Amino acid sequence: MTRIFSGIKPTGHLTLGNYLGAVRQWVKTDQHRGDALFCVVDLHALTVDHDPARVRRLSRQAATLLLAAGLDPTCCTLFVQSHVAEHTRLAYLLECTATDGEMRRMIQYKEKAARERATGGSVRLSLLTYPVLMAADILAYGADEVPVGDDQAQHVELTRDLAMRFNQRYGHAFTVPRAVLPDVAARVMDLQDPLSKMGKSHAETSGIVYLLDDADVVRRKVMRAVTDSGSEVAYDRETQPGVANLLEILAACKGGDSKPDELAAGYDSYGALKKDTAEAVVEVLRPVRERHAELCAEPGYVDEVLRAGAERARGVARPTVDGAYRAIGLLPPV
Ligand code: AQP
Repeated sequence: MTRIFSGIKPTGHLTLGNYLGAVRQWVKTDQHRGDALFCVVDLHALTVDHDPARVRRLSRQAATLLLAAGLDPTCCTLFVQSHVAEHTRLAYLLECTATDGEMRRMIQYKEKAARERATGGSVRLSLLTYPVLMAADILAYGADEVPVGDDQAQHVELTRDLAMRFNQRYGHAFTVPRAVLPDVAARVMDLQDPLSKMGKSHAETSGIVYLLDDADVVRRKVMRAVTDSGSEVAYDRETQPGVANLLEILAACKGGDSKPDELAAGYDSYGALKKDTAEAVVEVLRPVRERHAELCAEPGYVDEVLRAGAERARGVARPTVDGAYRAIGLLPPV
């Protein structure tokens, strides 16, 4: 059976980008077609300046939203990364496999380190090494597939390199995974800055649709989306990035076989495109918001899902991580 692993970090409120780029395919297909494990990767939220109480709150909120979006604990395993020690156990071995140069080439490291420095902050060492922890997240479970948005593809490539290098040096220990990207909306862009990814930790929020935004806020954000200087509605990411972003969001929300270029033909004004996109987003998010409110009223249920999830995850990860400890030359405890 195909093993599937993916995660989401509690660095902010979940966005439409997280939903269309990752969570929706976890819910609609991944949890039904393999042994799927999904994780709130809270340790990754500590790689940038953070408020402890907020990380704790956002971790719970992320888990609740994943359930609200439709993850079903009878079909998949949902847990919190820090509840399973195998992730950090394995990360050290992979730090001993990766190189300093490889880490410094990671685009997210370069971008986030620049952002931290620009605001006078210091860059945490864990920001540099976080892709190794992400590799450990994936390899510990012997995942075959990692469904992610486009921004994480480079980290999955690194994970593949580390798995192959480790296996070659020390004998087979890891499955070599592959990234699986959605057909549309693999990189939802910020509505106010369509050249930047919609990211949940970004400070400027007017171009970011959060899953918990109420309907009027969603409408306002989409209607105010930056479009392009022409007036023709065409799907061209290079010359019309704002319009292309709206068309991708609309296609992803409509689902089925909707394609952004085909949808473009049905519009002769930006206003009509924005209106339909806003309504499509509102309809996609409505059941998630409603279910989230219900789940907030039963915190004991979410706790139990996470407890059982961590227990199962530990059982899956431990033999692989123990095997890697032996393979690399560490003396097993007696
Ligand atoms: N804009 C996006 N479009 C498509 N997919 C996206 N993902 C994230 N943003 C988009 C995918 O969602 C999953 C979880 O993402 P994450 O928690 O690792 O990243 P984030 O939401 O981008 O969080 P941050 O803290 O705001 O990160 P930065 O600063 O890097 O933008 C992943 O599968 C991701 O691909």
